[in-house]
Amino acid sequence: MTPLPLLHSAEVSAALATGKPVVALESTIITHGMPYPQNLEVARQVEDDIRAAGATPATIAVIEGTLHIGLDVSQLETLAQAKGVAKLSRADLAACMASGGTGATTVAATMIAAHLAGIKVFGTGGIGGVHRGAEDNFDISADLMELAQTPVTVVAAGAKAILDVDKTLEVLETQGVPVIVVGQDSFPAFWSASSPLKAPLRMDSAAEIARAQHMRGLLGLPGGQLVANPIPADDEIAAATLAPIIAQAQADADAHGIRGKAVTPYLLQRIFELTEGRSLTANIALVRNNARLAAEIASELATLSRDTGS
Ligand code: PSU
Ligand code: MN
Repeated sequence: MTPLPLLHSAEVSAALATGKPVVALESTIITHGMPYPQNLEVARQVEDDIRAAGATPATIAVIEGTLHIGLDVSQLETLAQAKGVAKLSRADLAACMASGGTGATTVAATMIAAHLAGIKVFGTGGIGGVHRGAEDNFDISADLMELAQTPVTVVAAGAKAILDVDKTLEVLETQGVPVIVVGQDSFPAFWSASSPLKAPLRMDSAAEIARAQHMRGLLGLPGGQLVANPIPADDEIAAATLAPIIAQAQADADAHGIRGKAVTPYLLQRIFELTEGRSLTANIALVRNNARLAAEIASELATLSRDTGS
């Protein structure tokens, strides 16, 4: 049998071998979530944030059929500038690798890769969810079902207001995914720190979040946790400012017949244009904030694993 084409970077493989904390990072945010050259700057900055917080970053992508756990600077650079890179979710990962293709991993595919590589924590911006109009278009991200089955804690800034956040939380509850808000009682709305929705669970420290994930493992429960970390107050955009912009972006998507995998990247790009770049500044701030928290959780989990031998 051919072995799985999976390659760790030297930095990641050294950290894993010695039980040091590692944080997974997705690559779709680089190829489909932000424009060049900010995408490259952010990708590198976020890796440095994780190192400064005492953990090792592992950016994940498929390059010419190999699943890379940790990319070097030139690989990051190539991905950040590449045009037409595939967006890989659970459904696409094997086909891309089998054909020797190159693709960026979404939250779902990054979770699969992280778990294969023995990484328990993953930091990103926002997860995919239930889209508006899902009752007609059935557009529900595979990210939600991945959280239900793959044991990785995902740190995001809540769900984007381009989604139907209410329905997203309902699906997560149905799927048995713990949704943990950090330090406040309302669910954060990505570019805005709070929303009218209540936090399903609230925790105030990385240690508490790590203990909850560890306990899920002891209970034999499959799946991970969604940690919703509010954007720092100084960087947020008020929900009221964004509401008409999101409505406009959605109307444009509908008018242009944007469907399926193209919906999330289209909406992000359109909101970037309509806010004259402010959405990107906020997006960068929250991704960095999430990376730092993910590093803390990974450190707490590494300590727990060492202490309990599991
Ligand atoms: N949120 C962002 N930027 C992104 C995404 C989400 O702020 O780039 C990406 C993530 O990779 C997520 C994916 O997993 O969009 C969800 O896509 P879909 O809705 O097609 O499942
Ligand atoms: Mn979708």
